[in-house]
Amino acid sequence: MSLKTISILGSTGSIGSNTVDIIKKNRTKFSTYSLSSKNNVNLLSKQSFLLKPKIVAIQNKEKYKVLKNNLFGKKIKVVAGDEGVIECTNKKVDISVASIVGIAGLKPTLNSIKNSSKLCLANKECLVTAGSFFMKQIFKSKCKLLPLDSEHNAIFQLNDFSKINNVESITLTASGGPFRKYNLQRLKKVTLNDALKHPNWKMGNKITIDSATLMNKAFEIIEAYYLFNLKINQIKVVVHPESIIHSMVNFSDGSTSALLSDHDMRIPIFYALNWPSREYYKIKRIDLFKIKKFTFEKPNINLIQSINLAYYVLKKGGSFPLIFNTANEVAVKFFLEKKIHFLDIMNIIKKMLSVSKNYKINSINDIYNIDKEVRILTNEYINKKWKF
Ligand code: MN3
Repeated sequence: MSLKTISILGSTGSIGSNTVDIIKKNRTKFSTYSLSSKNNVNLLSKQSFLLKPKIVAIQNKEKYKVLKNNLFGKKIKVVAGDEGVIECTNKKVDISVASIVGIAGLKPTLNSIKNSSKLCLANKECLVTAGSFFMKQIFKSKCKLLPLDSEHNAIFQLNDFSKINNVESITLTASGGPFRKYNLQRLKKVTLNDALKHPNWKMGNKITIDSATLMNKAFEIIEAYYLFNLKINQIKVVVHPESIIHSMVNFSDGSTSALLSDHDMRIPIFYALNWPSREYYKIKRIDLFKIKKFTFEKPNINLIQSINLAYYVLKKGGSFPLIFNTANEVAVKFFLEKKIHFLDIMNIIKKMLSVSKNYKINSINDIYNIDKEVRILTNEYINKKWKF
């Protein structure tokens, strides 16, 4: 069997590191073509020693020299900046893993569609900010899209959406985050540290905050809408605190299929890397006797606005999902800097949606321009209102 070549965009983040871990243990199956990271030059160097890619990119140009020195004599091409990250996607590979966080992942991921047989997608912004545009590029290409987000990966495993079928709806499961049971009084007092403690999943800071605000689930509604070509009212959300059922497909004959596994991101990543075959994986199995019972509940009424807004921005269409994403990204940045309160995040998003015009999106440049404008407006609004 010949080795499958892999490029990882964003190899030092949570999804990227888990992918590296899988490749490391499956060297007879995969060989690494490229790795890239925004800032983490030390981990990127370590990963490069280990996987010996042909090319490595550091997005932050100031770190180029350190990386170049670290990899001296290793026969690895070292590049930097946005152009460098793009260069990592210029050669044909079997698999691309797109795990850059944020809108920065859009251009390189779009480029990798042209040059990959299979795209394992973790970057949410490709679908949230550019959904129809992104899916058009996928349909035009020969690239097979596999979602890595555990919910969408589950739905992908449960049904082939490219065929005519009888799917009535899908149910995305949500852990509910750390504030699942908080009333408004308690929510008013939560700190950054409280929000960073996710009950089930170990993830990056941005997505952990998005889980606490339920914005992550809101984005997943938008992702599912584009990925599986569903109608808005076909996408449901249920809180399932055990995070063992990763999502469900509800068929028109009254049957519901669910996908179960331990909450470990390596499971969906491993599935996607090996697809269309299923391989043996030495990883924790679920023990139903230990789990004993599954519970389901409605999302916290004090946090449900995020989910309601996802349906609203999808109905509005145009640039609204993009504005939704950008305003959140800026607000979360301020929250991580401890400059605003947890509940301010949602108020800022609502404010930006209420003052923004709805633009048509015709090109990738439109996306970057609107994102830039909304970013400036959101920063201005926060700086004025909170007066730092
Ligand atoms: Mn998810």
